[in-house]
Amino acid sequence: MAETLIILPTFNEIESLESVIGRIRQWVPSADVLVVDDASPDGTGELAEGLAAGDPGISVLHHGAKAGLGRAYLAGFDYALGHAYRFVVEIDADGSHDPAELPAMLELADAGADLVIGSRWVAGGSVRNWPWIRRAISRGGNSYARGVLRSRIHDITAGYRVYAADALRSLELGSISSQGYCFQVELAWRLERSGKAIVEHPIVFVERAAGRSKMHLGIVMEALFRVTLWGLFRTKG
Ligand SMILES: Nc1nc2c(ncn2[C@@H]2O[C@H](COP(=O)(O)OP(=O)(O)O)[C@@H](O)[C@H]2O)c(=O)[nH]1
Ligand SMILES: [Mg+2]
Repeated sequence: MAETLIILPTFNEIESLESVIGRIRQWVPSADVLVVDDASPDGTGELAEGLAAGDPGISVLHHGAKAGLGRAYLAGFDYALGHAYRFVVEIDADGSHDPAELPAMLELADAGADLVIGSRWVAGGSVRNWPWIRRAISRGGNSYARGVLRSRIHDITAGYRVYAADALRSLELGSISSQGYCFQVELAWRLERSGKAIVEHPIVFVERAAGRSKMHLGIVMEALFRVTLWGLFRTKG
């Protein structure tokens, strides 16, 4: 059995999914892939089923309705921990995260990191094709979270990650409250506070070429609200 599970959350990613999975297969052929689709109206779930039918290393979970990135990943983590994988990968299905980085990120996890973050905001990392507003939200949000949470992480909202399964197991995943992208902040911060080894690996994030972003104001407000609360009621660290 493969020791790595790569989780791809999807909502309306029919134009990108197949090529992303192809590149994952090319760069980490031994890993298994799990697509978590939230009943995408564009048929992404059916496409994923078709790919899974031709490749025993691909599986698909279907949710009845769009329930947010956090819910999709929690379902994926449940599956990973239930199937005894050693490493669990988060990666976007829109092509923004290059699977060519995965061998290096998995090596860092294998060397002992509990969490490897594919980071845009460390030396060597960058973002391509983002309008100034997205750049400002990401940079500003990360600086704010770093200050308020007294975190050392430069890209705490990043969605390209490798977790050691044991690190996920050490968290009470049932008590994760965030729904949108704030989910990423909550997981990283919990691991950082419990003294886990976190490494940032520089990546070049390339904005999607097809489909539409699911980012919206509510997602930013959720993160702002929760990060501020966590900072105010921080008990240690
Ligand atoms: N299953 C699921 N996937 C989602 C949801 N929201 C976003 N995603 C996926 O999460 C990844 C990142 O989303 P995206 O819209 O590209 O966010 P952005 O890169 O921050 O603009 C993509 O693979 C999306 O399809 C959701 O509610 N459910
Ligand atoms: Mg994207």
